[in-house]
Amino acid sequence: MHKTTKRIPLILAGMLAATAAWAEKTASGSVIKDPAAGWDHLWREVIIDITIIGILFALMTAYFIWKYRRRPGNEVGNGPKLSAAAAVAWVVIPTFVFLSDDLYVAANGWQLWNNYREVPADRLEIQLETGMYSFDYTYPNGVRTQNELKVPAGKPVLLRMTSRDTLHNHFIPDFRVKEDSMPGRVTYLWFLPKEVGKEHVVTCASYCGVMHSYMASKIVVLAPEEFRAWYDQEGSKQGGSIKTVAENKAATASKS
Ligand SMILES: [Cu+2]
Repeated sequence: MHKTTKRIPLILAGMLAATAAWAEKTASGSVIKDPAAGWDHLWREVIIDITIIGILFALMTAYFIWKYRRRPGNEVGNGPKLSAAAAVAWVVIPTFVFLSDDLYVAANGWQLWNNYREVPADRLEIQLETGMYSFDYTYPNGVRTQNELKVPAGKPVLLRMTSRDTLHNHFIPDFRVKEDSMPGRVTYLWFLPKEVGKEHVVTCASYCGVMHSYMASKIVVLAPEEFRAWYDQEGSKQGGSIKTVAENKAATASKS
């Protein structure tokens, strides 16, 4: 084997390791405070990368089709003569271009996901119980709402979710987050509401029964002081009785 050819795996491994280190460094440098912005950023990055790579490879393909086209007459096919090293390089370099980009995007996605799993400490924490076919929210002061969640702008909102019957999913397209809720387990998702006065659609994103497509909710973003006023007013009406999943189950069982 040619000396250079022997070194190629080593060079490739070195290049990949360098890319991984660089991607990791780039990704960790940007701690994302707003998960939605992070996912959007990653999405744009993927689209730009695949567009550039796609155009590049399409141009190369078109060029080769033209260059090695059959000319008039009974021309005999005559490919370029490549050395072993050049042949290997033709495989390794394009492969590396794809792999390094994949690795870069994957590292960014991984970092973003890890950031997302770290829920900000200063947050509004709300319990969510899903059931056929509604989203039932319980605020820390005992206020309960159904299929509508009022939240203050600028404060991260954490939903701790469970289900009283079957599998559902709380999907908020505007915030780029969705999470399953299921019986016997507590899952969570969080988002950062920003625009005062804006309503965000919530849908169930796991098929849960015949009325699944009607299972929807909305998130209404209020100014912080407006939210406070509503929250305290509703809270004062409450006897502070928060029903647990077990209590809900018992209530459902006694009805049937
Ligand atoms: Cu559902």
